[in-house]
Amino acid sequence: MRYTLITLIFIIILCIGLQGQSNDYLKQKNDKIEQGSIFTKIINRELPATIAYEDSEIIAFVPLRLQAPIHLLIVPKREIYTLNDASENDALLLGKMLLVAQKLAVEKGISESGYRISINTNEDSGQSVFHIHMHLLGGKPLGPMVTQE
Ligand code: DGP
Repeated sequence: MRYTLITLIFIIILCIGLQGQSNDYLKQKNDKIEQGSIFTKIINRELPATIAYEDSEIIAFVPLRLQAPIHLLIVPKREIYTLNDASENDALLLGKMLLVAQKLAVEKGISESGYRISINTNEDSGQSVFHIHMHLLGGKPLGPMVTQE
């Protein structure tokens, strides 16, 4: 009985550790996933956005809060919640998103000065929309990726 309880506690602690996301974040994430993707609403023109690119699989638009003079979100029309949820089947799509980023960087005049592509994934990155997206950022020196401790 005692060993069973200890084993159970050990498994619970292990699961929490492996989960790696706080309960608050997981709750928010699940709620947002249940409510449906705001990016799909933009794709379906149920929400307004300044669209910079669109084809049958991918859309790119200006985010609500700019984090650099040039800031675009490159989003697949197919909903994939996070990069963790992408699979081999999505390899071509993810590659195409990078090429859209490249094209937009040329169009926005930042391909030579430089730019950054980032995909926030889960809590530590601050992912707040659970529909995979690439941030294209540029138009000024962006500084280090993360502040060194
Ligand atoms: P992330 O933190 O990596 O999940 O980035 C989410 C991005 O989505 C952030 O740049 C703000 C943007 N965003 C969130 N809601 C909306 C919206 O309703 N419209 C637009 N255009 N952008 C949004």
